[in-house]
Amino acid sequence: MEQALCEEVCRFVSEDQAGQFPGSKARYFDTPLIGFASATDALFTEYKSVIGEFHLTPRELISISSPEDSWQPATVISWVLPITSTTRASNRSETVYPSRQWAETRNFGEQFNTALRRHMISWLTAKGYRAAAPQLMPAWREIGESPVGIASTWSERHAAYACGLGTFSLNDALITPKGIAHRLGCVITDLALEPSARPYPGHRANCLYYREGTCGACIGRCPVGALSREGHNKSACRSYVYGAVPEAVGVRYGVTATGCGLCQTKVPCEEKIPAGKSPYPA
Ligand code: B12
Repeated sequence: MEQALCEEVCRFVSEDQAGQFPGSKARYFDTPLIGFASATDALFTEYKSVIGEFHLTPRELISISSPEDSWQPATVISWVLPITSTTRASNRSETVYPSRQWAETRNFGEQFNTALRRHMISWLTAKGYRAAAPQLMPAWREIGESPVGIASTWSERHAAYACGLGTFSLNDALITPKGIAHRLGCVITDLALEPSARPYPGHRANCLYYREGTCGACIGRCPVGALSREGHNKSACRSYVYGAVPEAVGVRYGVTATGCGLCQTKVPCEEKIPAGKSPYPA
């Protein structure tokens, strides 16, 4: 079943029409990475101390979202949708605002990611299983102010980490075997699947800055100084990504959400886990 599910995610991403740029055959995303975690993995409880009490476990997501029709989740399925090399190249040459393709991927590509979430729910339901996407559930909400800054009741990056898909970077994003320039999605189901291995030695191991004290290339890519050796200033990042950037280029690009992603391109982790001084992963 693991293989059939991975094939279906990949088929949808490579074939569905909504996965193409407006008026073009070019697609938003390359072949996905997919991972699984047990819904009762201790990490989901640990996230209550790492992130905050407000971060929900899979079980809580279901029971809060549908108290009348609660069910027992068995698996968290997470996918990485790598942004294509053409789109990454277009953003690499930008220094202030994201490229048109990056903005279209943030806007329409995320709509497609939502279509994929819905598609995988239908696919699992048609096989007799229960399924739901945390990002689309009533229990999901953004938390504007928290001790860890802007957060939410379900972090897709932390879910992807639990599914063995990558580790966190200096700029907070997830560095996967296909790099840092991607979007993430996730579905919870009562179908029991074999959990994926977590092959990394720590939650920041794929980032050269944390691994070897080198790099820091993303710091210099941020047009508003939201990145430093101390990490990511989420408020400054948010005002730019959701304020200044859409104001400047949203109408021209024909999108409401533009993203930014300069820190995810023209960096050594853009499309891979960077090797650094010694071969890694061992
Ligand atoms: C709120 C939000 C934001 C906020 C805050 C980001 C943040 N760091 O949390 C703002 C507005 C700044 C933002 C900006 C962007 N975002 Co945003 N955002 C979200 C959203 C809606 C929720 C994120 C959340 O809940 N975070 C929870 C907090 C706690 O995470 P954190 O502080 O980064 O976590 C740190 C600690 O927990 C720490 N840690 C400490 N101890 C331990 C121990 C363990 C065991 C572990 C595992 C971790 C850990 O590790 C983390 C990194 O330092 C998600 C969608 C979702 N539902 O997840 C998208 C999401 C994170 N955003 C995304 C993207 C792409 C962006 C942008 C690049 C915009 C763009 N599209 O061009 C920018 C810049 C991203 C950046 N550098 O982080 C993607 C990330 C994909 C990726 N490549 O990693 C997501 C997942 C959306 C998606 N579905 O694809 N975003």
